[in-house]
Amino acid sequence: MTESILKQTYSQRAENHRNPAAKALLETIERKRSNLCVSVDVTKKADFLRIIDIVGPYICLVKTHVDIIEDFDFSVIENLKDLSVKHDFQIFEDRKFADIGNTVALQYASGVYKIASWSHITNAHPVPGPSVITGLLSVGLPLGRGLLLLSEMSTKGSLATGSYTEEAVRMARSNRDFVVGFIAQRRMDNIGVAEGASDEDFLILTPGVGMDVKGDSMGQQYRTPREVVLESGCDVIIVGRGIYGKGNGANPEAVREQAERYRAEGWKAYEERIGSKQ
Ligand code: S5P
Repeated sequence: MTESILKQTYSQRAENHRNPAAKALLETIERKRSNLCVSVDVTKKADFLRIIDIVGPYICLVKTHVDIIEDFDFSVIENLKDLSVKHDFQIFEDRKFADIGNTVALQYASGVYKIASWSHITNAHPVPGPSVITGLLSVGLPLGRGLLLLSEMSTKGSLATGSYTEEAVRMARSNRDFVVGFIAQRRMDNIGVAEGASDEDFLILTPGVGMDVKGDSMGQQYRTPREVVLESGCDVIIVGRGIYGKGNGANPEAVREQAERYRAEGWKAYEERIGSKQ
């Protein structure tokens, strides 16, 4: 199963996906020849929108942490949606839900951010068990949204390993209409494969990607796009500070250059993986 997915193109996989958010993401990846998701972790709305406008042409997906924007108001979301149309990318709010079903449903639909109303994809920690999915899908499924489970993390000493990771895969398999994949460091298809449906295709979105440094001072660990896409079979690289860090943020040309550099590396690794130069 893993082997066949590893060799399929993004557009072949889009045809087989029934969740609208997963399908749209795969189609966007193919159309833009980009498996790059930029994680825009900045605290001012002007910087947030400016960086997205620069990297927009090079990405399939923007990953947000809207709760870190100090001067947030709903115009941020309106502007983000306009940019997603202008540059043709999908939106992923990295909310990492992790509470009882009733609470996550309220956090997803309501409050200041109304995440479900604008974010095509969001994610959850499997720690509460299947009820976290039940709560989120009650809001997201009717809207055509998709959910990723964090089955592994990129940080040193992560507890998301072994049987925790295996249980996350089981939870996803029981909710394939809504759970479209994982935040993980490798493919999950081989885990508990005997129970898996042969037609399953979970997307693997992978943070902890950087080409110039191996980590930060707070436990983050980086691998290259080649290691992530070619060697570990992941589908989307998530890059944050590698693109706008190191003072690059203030220099639009440097941000553009890094975005194109990561896009090109991620795509080259994918082409090598499927064994074709398209
Ligand atoms: O395991 C994880 C999961 C996530 S979603 N490790 C991560 O780093 N992330 C997120 O990816 C993290 O919250 C941050 O927004 C981004 C990585 O940022 P970078 O600047 O280290 O590339």
